Amino acid sequence: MRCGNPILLKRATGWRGSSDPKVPVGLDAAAALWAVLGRRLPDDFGEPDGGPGAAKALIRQPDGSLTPSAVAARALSVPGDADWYLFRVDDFTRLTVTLDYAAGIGPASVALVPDDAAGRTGEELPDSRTPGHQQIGPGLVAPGTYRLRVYGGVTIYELKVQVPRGALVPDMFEPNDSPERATSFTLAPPPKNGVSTTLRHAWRAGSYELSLHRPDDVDHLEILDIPAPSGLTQPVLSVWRTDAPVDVALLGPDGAEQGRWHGRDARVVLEQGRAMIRISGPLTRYTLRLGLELDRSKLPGPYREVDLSPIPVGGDPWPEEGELHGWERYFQILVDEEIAGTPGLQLSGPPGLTLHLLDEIGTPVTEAERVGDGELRLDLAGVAPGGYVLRIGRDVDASARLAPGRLPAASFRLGPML
Ligand SMILES: [Ca+2]
Ligand SMILES: [Ca+2]
Repeated sequence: MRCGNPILLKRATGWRGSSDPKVPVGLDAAAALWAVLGRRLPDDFGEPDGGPGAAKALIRQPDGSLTPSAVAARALSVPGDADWYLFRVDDFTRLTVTLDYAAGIGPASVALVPDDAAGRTGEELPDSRTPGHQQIGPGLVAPGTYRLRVYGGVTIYELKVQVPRGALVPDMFEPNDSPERATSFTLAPPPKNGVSTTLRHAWRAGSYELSLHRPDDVDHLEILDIPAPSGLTQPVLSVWRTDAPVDVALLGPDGAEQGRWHGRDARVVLEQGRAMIRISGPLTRYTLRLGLELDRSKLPGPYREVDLSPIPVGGDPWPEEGELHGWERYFQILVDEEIAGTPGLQLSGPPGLTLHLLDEIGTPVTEAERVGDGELRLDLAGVAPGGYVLRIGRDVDASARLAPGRLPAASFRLGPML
């Protein structure tokens, strides 16, 4: 179609939904433009094609924001087109990425791809969308190089990145920079009557979001009342979800190092009694997880290789939603007096789900009962305290088991019953 014939163009692309008989065919500007362009946008908006390696550096504007250029929109000019951009931040930064696109022409999305794939940035930034608009952030990101991938349609768009500096703040346990000021934790079972006999305040097992907020920040943690390993469980301290590799040291009573781990994912099996831990390194956020975990080496053969998710301990939040992609999913679960005192565990989902508690040799100890449509209840009242494997399965025809990938995922909810 040529743009030199407006009557033909309007007839071909016009809008026929008007209730006014005098306007049988209205002008649909987006459709008309689209037809004129031959259902392909011109490349001359500037095309940073060629994948992440050919990403085009964003340009800093007078207001401090970063954009592809000072003027004009960009285009995803053919289906499957993707534009890559890159930018670098030298300090912790409160990042916001906004994408505005012509929804009347086509859709678009933007994805943030950190060069440091092992870091924690990315997955935890808020991502909100309305037609014609997407925003990632605002959220804190670590120093480093980031790429942006704009993709998803044939359309025109504007991309803007804001990078004001964002500081790490002292964590909830500061100051704890010396063994004398160490943050205390206890792994003793919770007191039965709710009254602690310990004079000193001690935090309980769970996950804590912490940081090394200054280059000279050192975090000392004292863990008391560490139980001996029993059954399938052992006491473990983990440091993970870091922005940068950290040093985790186990200190003896005289302050000497008895062990040291360096990296982004340290896991220290604690010995019975008391332990002093020192965490140091460059500026970073990190997650501390402390509690009893399943000792995989003690699991029966078939369960050593399965993807075993940790069940929350202590103050950890319970997962609200999960997805069951395969035929079986396993969770480690510690049955303690707190859990055994509840009416049980509840599982919601489509019919056909099964829920079993397995002991250390993989034998089902108890099976959930169906209490309603898509509702299962696992009674834990008579179960001896200890570590178990929770198996969530799908009860279907054997023939259908041959093609699990073709079936939709089931969603389920797992949490203590109220
Ligand atoms: Ca700290
Ligand atoms: Ca500290």
